[in-house]
Amino acid sequence: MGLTPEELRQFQELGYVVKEGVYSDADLQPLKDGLTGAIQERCDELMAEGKLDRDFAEASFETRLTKLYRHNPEAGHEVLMSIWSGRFHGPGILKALRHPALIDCLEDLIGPEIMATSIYRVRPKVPGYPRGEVPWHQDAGYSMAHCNEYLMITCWVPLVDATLENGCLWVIPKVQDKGVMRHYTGGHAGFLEIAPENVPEGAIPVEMKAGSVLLLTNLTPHASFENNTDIVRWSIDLRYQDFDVPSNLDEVPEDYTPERDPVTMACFPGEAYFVIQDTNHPEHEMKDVEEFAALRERWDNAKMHKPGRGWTLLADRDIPQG
Ligand SMILES: O=C(O)CCC(=O)C(=O)O
Repeated sequence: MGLTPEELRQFQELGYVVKEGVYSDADLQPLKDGLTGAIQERCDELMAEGKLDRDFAEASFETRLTKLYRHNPEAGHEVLMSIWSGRFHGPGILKALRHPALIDCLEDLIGPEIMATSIYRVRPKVPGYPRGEVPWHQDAGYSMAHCNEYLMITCWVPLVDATLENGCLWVIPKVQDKGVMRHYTGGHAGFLEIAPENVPEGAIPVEMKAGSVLLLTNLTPHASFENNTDIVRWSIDLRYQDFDVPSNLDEVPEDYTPERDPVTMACFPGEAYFVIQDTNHPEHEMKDVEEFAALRERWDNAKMHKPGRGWTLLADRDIPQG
């Protein structure tokens, strides 16, 4: 597939581009099935513990979590947390991360040697669930400071059509060449946030069909707002880099101690990186779903040192007057 010259130009100039039709419905189905299985597993546990009396198994993929969350917000939160972020390592996610049509696009942006950054996220944006709304940030704000100059590509993939009503992503074009902006901790729902008074002008919503991909640089500010529908705005965001960008490949969490010099660390050290494509050593590519899950779990469960980047608290900033 790959990007056309016009799409490449748009990515360079605007800091983002939408590539349509990268995943077909059939491509996305194994992931949806895997997520449905994980939801059922957590519901079964909560029902056995007497914390939930209905699992809404009869509802569609698009509406089940809305119904569950409205029926029982505490149990709904528990179910959401079991798959949120990079906690889902089950069937379908590795296939989605290695999707050949996506890899073709990435090759055009970072070359043939491709590493998945440690950060991949599954986001069932349930109406009314506060963590579904993500304030303005650049993904580079989450990386360690010694990674400021490196390119990472975020691939944002809606599993249902993303619309203004259900909280599609918004981006700010043409500011990706201005470096990492100041971020603050403790923003909306605990996320990192660019202070409202510092958000550049020119934000635009990006409505997209399910299976299209929004490719972003790690310096492109983006955010998403309320879901005002009854369906879950399901999406995944996957991140990639070339082999020169610091990672924790071939390391173990125990290598991350308070004594270690932060500049020797992976850009986002807390979760496991893995190889997507290595043209010289294809045997290094992560293809085995069980090996993948074991690697991710090992890092997720490890007590390792995760140095912060030193951003200050949003509430403590000096707000300009007038
Ligand atoms: O999916 C969303 O609403 C937010 C995604 C996001 O902030 C990201 O991919 O970095």
